[in-house]
Formats: sequence, structure tokens, C-alpha cells
Amino acid sequence: MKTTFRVLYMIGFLVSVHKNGNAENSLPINNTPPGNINSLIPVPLSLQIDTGYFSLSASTPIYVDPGTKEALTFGVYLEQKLMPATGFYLNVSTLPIQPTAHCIILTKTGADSSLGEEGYTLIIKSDRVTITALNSTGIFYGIQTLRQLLPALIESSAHQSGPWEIPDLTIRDKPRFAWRGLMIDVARHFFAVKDIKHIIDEMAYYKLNRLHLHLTDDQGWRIAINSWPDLTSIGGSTQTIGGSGGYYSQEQYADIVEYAQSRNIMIVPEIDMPGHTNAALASYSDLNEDSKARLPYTGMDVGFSSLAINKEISYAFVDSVVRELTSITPGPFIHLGGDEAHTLSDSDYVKFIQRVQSIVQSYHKQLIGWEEIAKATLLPSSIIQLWNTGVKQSAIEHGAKIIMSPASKTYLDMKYNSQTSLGQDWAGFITVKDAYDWDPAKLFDTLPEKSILGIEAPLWTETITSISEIEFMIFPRLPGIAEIGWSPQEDRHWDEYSERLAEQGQRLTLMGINFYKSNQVNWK
Ligand code: TNX
Repeated sequence: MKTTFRVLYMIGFLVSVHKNGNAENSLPINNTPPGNINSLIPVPLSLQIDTGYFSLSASTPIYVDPGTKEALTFGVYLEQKLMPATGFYLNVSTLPIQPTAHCIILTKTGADSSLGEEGYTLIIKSDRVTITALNSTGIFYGIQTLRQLLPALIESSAHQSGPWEIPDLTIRDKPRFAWRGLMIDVARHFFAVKDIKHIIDEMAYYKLNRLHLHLTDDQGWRIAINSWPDLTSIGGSTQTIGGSGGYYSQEQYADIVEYAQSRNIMIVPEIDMPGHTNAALASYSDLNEDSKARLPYTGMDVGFSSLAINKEISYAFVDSVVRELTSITPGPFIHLGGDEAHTLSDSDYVKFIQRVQSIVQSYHKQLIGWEEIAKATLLPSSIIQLWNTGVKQSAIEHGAKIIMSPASKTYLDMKYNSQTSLGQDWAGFITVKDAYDWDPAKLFDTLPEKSILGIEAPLWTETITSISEIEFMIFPRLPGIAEIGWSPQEDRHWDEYSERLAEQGQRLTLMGINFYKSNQVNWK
């Protein structure tokens, strides 16, 4: 919305004028600097500023709808996010008939259904903050917006003096795309459960809703499949360039799934096949066409391995994997990779994909695969993840849904520039601006918006070994990806976005996130 931007610019101007100590009279908010309107990422669908401001105090209660544990959970989540910096232990309780004059209300009552399943309304008046949504999803997003509207210091883990003020306003908001994801490759290097939870919290702040875990590859197998124990005892013991690897037990995996759910994020598991399978081929000789186990692999090449696609045992194997994965996957999607199976003929590849697609269907799940799977005849429910050259036109014409992960825009393992020591550059350098300044619906003439389910940024980890290195590669490009997924295209402009990103830099610093301080942004 054009007006939104004029307002954002205006408030930014007024706040900066105020900070310089003059023009107090023109400040619409009682001469007090408000929380920063210019900090919102992703920018909301619509925003209207009123006069006055809300001030959070130790005696501001948080009221939630009665009757559901979930509502209380989100109320407590908000209280815990506000506590460290404010020092306030806000009272969380169910909404009484006569709420106190000064309060925060999280409610489904009176929700605007035109904002859809993930939308919300956030109304800030001098005496009351109200987040209204059809679903708890929307309430959670309203909470993230509220956090970002408070002064940046709200993200400090140490007590700050405040004041904790937000200008009166009305936000109506909903996402452009249903799929707003990040992929982490835990196969090339393994990352502990606590690291994954950390990333989940960082994603939630930007309203991302899918975490795709690339669980297996040539260099490692990271999820316990109890009926095939050597996958982890052998296949899980290596990683790229050496090191002892690791894997998630099914209990640990279920713990990640549950933690993600509490932050509105669905875990999408990927078991890559028929290529990218050396770790499995090293674990079980029977999975090889020549019945000889492969040696473990710790290099960086791709495309050399394949399951024995002519042996029945391979399909029994896939069946066990999908069955066990289904038992720990509440979400509807199972990703079976399908990329870079360079050793197979097209007809063998297609035969394999169609068979594993029916296995996924027999467990009532939807198949996702990388763009190569479009060579096969796909079920209408199957989803294609574009990554390199595009998706076969006939699949698009058949109505296939596409997740957009074009390598030259979204591969967060690509270096920022020639000076970046981590990462790769086969798809080119990707600056912070490059990652932001494109439209998924304009990238390919033949791929219209209605075919696009959403956007996902993959982080491949051949060169990435720690959470701090993950953060350096994903921040600050990930907030840009999140805004592409959420905000209307006509409201996205790099110059204006880079101002908001600059403000977010303070928050990233306070959260202890190791981010790349690109000189394309005037960091504060
Ligand atoms: C391509 S993307 C791959 C991955 C690599 C990545 C490195 C895709 C489906 N395959 O196996 O890790 O490039 O950037």
C-alpha cells in the first residue's frame, strides 16, 4: 500500500528530527520517541498511524481467550519475550468480562476472516493493545509484529530502563505466499538439536513457517530409522571434510518438531534419493546394484551415487524409511530429494520417482522433490522445488505447485562477494540486495504467481560447520527472503527496505546473532 510507505517515511523523519532535539511540536506522540515503526520486517499489508501512544508497564496484564491451552501458551510466550529487557513479569490470564483499563488482549473473537488463516489485526490504542486473528497462527504473527514495534532494546537479554512505548496504530496483515521457508543441510555437517531450536526462534521473528531439514546425503545420514540401524551407526558417523558427524534419534527429532510447532513452523523432512545416497550405500551393501558396500564419502562432489533402482530391496528400504518418518511427521509433506541423479537414464529415474511417489501416497503424505522430479508423471498433490534451471513446462501446465528456491537468488551458501571466506560461488555471488530485490512471479515468463506455493532459501553446509557460521550466511539475507514471502510485491523497494534492515541490525546484535555487516546497508 503506497500510503503505508509515506507514513513509514514520515514517522522515520519525525523520530529522527526528535532525536536531534528540535521540532518537538511536530511529533505526533506526546514528545516521546515511540518504538520504531521503521523496523518492521516483513512490512505489513496495511498500517495506519494514529495520535497517542501505548506504554507498557509492570502492571500491564496479558489477556487470552479462555478454554484453550494454546492461547495461554502464546500469552506466556509473549510475556517471556518481554521479560528480560523490561524486567516485567506480566500477568497472563484469561480475558475477564471487565478487563482492566490498561492491557494487552490476544483473541480470536471478532477476527476479520478476509485476512485468512495466517492473518491478524493489531490495534494499538493508548490504553490497549489488541491482537485479533482467526487462528493462533495469526496471533503468533501479531506478537512478532508487536515485538518489532517496541524499541530495539526490547531484544536485550539484560535489563533496560525503557520507556516501552509504541505509537497508536492499526495494522491489518496477511502473507502473500503460504510457503515461507528455510532449508538447513544437516547432512554435510551435523547440527545439534539446540542449534536447530535456535534457528527456529530466529525464523519465527520474521514470520517464516517452514523449516526443511535436508537429513541425508552422500556425506551423512542424520535420522534414526530403527528398522535399518546401520544407516546411523555407519552412515551417521561421517561428515564433509572429516569430523564425527552425528544423528537425531526419533525422540530428538520429535522434540524439534514439537518446538517448531510451538513457533508456527512446520518441519519438512527430506531423505534425498535415488542420488546423494552414498551414506546409505556405505551402510548396507544390498542397496548397491553390485551388492558391494561403498566406502564412506567426505568430499564435496555431487551426482555420483545411486540406490539400486532395479532391486526390490531398494523399495522395501524406501517403504521403511517413509513409514518411520511418517510416524514422527505430523505435517503432510515428505521430501524425497530427486536431484542430481546423474548416473541414471531418464527412464530409470522416472520409474524410480513414480514408485517412491506411490509409497509416499500410501502413507497419506504429499511428495515434494527438487525440480528434476517434474520429468516423472506427478500426482496433483506432489510439489516441485525449483532450484536451478526451472520447472518443465508440462508440469506447470498440469497445475503443479512450485516452491521457489532459485540458486542465484536464494542459495544462502553462496558467498556475498569474492571476499566471503565461507560458502560456494557456483551460482554466483548473492549480495544482501540481490537476495531481496526480485519477484518470484517475474523470474520465469512461463511461471505465473498462481503456480507458486511460496519461497524457500536453502543453506547447504559443505563449508559451514557451526551455528555462528550458519548465522553469518543466513543473516541478513533471510529477513529479505521472509519479506518476499510475506509482503505485497508493490510495497517492496530496496532503498526503503534497507533502512528497515539497518534498524533490524540493532536487534540482531542484541539477540547475539552473528550477521554479515554488508556495506549495502547503513547500519545504525
Ligand atoms: C546443489 S541444490 C545441490 C546440493 C549442493 C549445493 C551446493 C541441489 C538440489 N543440489 O547438493 O549442496 O548445490 O550449493
